[in-house]
Amino acid sequence: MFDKLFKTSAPDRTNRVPPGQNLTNGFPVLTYGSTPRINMREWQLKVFGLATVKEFTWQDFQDMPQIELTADFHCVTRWSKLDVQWRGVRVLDFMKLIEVDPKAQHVLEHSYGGYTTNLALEDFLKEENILATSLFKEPIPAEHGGPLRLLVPHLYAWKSAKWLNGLEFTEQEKLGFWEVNGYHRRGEPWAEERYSG
Ligand SMILES: Nc1nc2c(c(=O)[nH]1)N[C@H]1C(S)=C(S)[C@@H](COP(=O)(O)O)O[C@H]1N2
Ligand SMILES: [Mo]
Repeated sequence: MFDKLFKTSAPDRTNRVPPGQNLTNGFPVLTYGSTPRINMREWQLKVFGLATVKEFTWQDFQDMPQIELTADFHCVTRWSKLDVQWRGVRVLDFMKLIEVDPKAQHVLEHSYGGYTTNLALEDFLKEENILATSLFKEPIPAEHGGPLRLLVPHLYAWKSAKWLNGLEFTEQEKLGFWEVNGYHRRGEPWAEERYSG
């Protein structure tokens, strides 16, 4: 009886791991290529495409309201890490600071180093998505995407661009780096949207 009680009160982790994924306790670094060197005095995040062009400095980010978020992280190469602690600016709050053309349907994330990845606008505008500046209460280490990465917890982690420096709004979908190379345009882990096809 107690056994049952304990079992039901313990957090049920089994249903937090999407099909085909394995848990990891460490936090692997997964980068195509090398970690870009970023000079913070020149750092910027640029909004462009079907939006009024706007460039944000690092200081601009410090002045925005930030929230804490704990989320699970699922890499398409089959590792998942639970309860990753982030802090950052909600995408929905950031959207109040920019002007996007109502015709926009998609966003292409751009990173220092040339990485890109695409999202449908409705996947970008989720409550839990943040422009993250901190990881486990410290500034995000360079290899994990600092100073700023986008975090899109409901999709595979390749959609969470490290070293984010641009958001390009478009009407037609523009595929990103992995998407051009055969990965799924959306990448929803519970549906195992790994590859296109
Ligand atoms: N700029 C950039 N962002 C990126 C990648 C990358 O190679 N370059 N890799 C993606 C992939 S495949 C994953 S799983 C996660 C890994 O994040 P981590 O290195 O912090 O674990 O970052 C994603 N964002
Ligand atoms: Mo990944």
